[in-house]
Amino acid sequence: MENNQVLHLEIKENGVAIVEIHRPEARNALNLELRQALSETFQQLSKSDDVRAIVLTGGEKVFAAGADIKDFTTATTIDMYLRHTEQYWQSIVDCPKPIIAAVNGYALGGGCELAMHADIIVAGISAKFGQPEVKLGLMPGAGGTQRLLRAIGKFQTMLMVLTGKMIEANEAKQMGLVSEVVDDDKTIAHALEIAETIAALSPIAVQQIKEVTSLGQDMPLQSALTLERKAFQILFDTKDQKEGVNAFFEKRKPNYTGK
Ligand code: DAK
Repeated sequence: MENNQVLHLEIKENGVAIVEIHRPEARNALNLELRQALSETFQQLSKSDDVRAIVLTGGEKVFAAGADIKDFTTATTIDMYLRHTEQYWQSIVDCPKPIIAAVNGYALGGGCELAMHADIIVAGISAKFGQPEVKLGLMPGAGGTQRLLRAIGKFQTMLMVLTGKMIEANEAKQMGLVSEVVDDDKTIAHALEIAETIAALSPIAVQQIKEVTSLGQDMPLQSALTLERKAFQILFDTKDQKEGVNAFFEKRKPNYTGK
């Protein structure tokens, strides 16, 4: 386990990394230190051959209550611009490994946006999602309007971003904002199970699937289908693809090496 005051990182032998936000005194609010630490950690995990899947969590009680709003009392437009915090978020966007968010408690504002940077969201039954920025005279600034729109459609998004209304885990699942809902004490364990399943598969296939699915969402269908076909063809030149098919016929467990 590597520890920084606000972010804990553990890399397990099975290729699963656990990133845990740890600022309980401020409900895991994402201050600049935390965003920098998240960015550096995701860059490190992106490069590491030992990591095949990542679980991102805020622990048992709260995922993240958004940006640290203490700072918003005095910040000016130019302060906000010069921080270029979009670069910190981009390290997570650019991560080629699958990210599974394990959400317990509040995922609000930047916290909900952080969860939406994941590829799969597992929520504890008591989790609450929301974009309450409008209540502060603000609006979402790290993808809240656009990622929600793509996940749950215009009318549910408008309801959330225009009122700041919080959504319970089961409702979030019905809307398509959450992949699976489990008991609160099972959230992290279940996210880890999913990560372990993915980590045992071919990392090249997994990363191609993540890339094509993520990019395809914003492409015209014919271009996205072509991208998918090309990625599918590329996989035939990997040892893992031959290993997977041979293991099936030899009735044994495949051993994927990422080659
Ligand atoms: N920031 C700073 N401190 C926070 C905080 C936050 N977001 N949320 C909670 N805290 C602090 C509280 O001030 C309190 O501190 P003390 O009074 O103990 O010193 C402590 O955490 C415990 O909070 P509560 O007493 O309120 O705890 P409760 O369990 O009663 O309520 C709550 C939990 C999460 C429902 C409540 O704290 C709450 O409503 N928090 C604010 C939620 C919120 O409005 N979040 C949206 C923030 S705006 C950007 C990209 C994105 C963003 C900004 C810029 N760029 C690209 C530039 C994102 C903006 C946002 O997220």
